[in-house]
Amino acid sequence: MKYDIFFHNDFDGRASAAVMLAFLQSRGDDIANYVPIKYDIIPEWVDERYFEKRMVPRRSAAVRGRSSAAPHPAIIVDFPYHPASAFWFDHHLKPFRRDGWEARFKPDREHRYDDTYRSACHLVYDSLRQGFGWKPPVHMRELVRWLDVVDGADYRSARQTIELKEPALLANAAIEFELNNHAAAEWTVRYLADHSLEQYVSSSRIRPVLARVRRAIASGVAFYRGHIVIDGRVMIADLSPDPAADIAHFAPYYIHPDMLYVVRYHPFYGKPNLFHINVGCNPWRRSENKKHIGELMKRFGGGGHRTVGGAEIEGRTNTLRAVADMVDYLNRK
Ligand SMILES: [Mn+2]
Repeated sequence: MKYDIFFHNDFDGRASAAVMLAFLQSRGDDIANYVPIKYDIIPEWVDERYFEKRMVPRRSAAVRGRSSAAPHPAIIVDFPYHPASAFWFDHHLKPFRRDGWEARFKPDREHRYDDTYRSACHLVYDSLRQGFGWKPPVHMRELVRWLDVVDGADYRSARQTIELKEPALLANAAIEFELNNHAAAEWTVRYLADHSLEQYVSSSRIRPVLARVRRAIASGVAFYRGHIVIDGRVMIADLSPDPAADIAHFAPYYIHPDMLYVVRYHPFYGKPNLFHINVGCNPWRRSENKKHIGELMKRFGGGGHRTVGGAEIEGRTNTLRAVADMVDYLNRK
């Protein structure tokens, strides 16, 4: 039996698909089509006939990865529910995107939802072992353990995200670096089904990618070192000269571990007068944060969660004024 697999386009989605593939291969089955997907397809996804329709050739075939072949039964991992699925495993909040779908969902060994799992990879692994008595290859235990760390962004320190020593962190950085390369996504799923993370990061496919990642992170750290302005417990970084520096996202906390917040801003690509402001709380000092950043950003037309938020502001002068207001609020006792 052959399946088409639809997986969230990140490390967890790919690792979940790899676990699924190892299971299928162990019973003589295989995957015909690999389809990495992002949340921007949700408006099409909520169509009951999504899987049939995407097989109809259209002018946008190349963009959406449609083919004219008949669809195989669909496997969905690390992505919202669809009733026409042979297998579905997810751990995200709000997995039912259409009225009535939640009522239709009946958990069984092929379909399981559990938001207490830190990674979908771990949920797939446990579900297939428990439901089918599957004996996973030994190397997958390490994959699952690390996805719980990576998908929950549960890093020990900012230093760990900059130095990138652990194979799982290197793998994640390489995947994020070429996220839109669909051939790389399929290759990763197939490779991780029967290789360790150690082998993955030392493979001839990934080594050159990692060399580019390291250069980009080093230049990002250097940029932050030269551009962070400190005000009280807040770091301010104008990323306008080099928005790509944000690949070293946790660099501000690596450079100044005592700081509690970072406010970054840069113009949108192609829209030089529209600015994005991002405010974050130091993940390794969360207990010291008494402010709700998402609520703060609402005042500026944005939103977010307790520890991170964003807003879009028109014009550089308005942006600088908003940044000053935010910094003032974050420094207030
Ligand atoms: Mn996930």
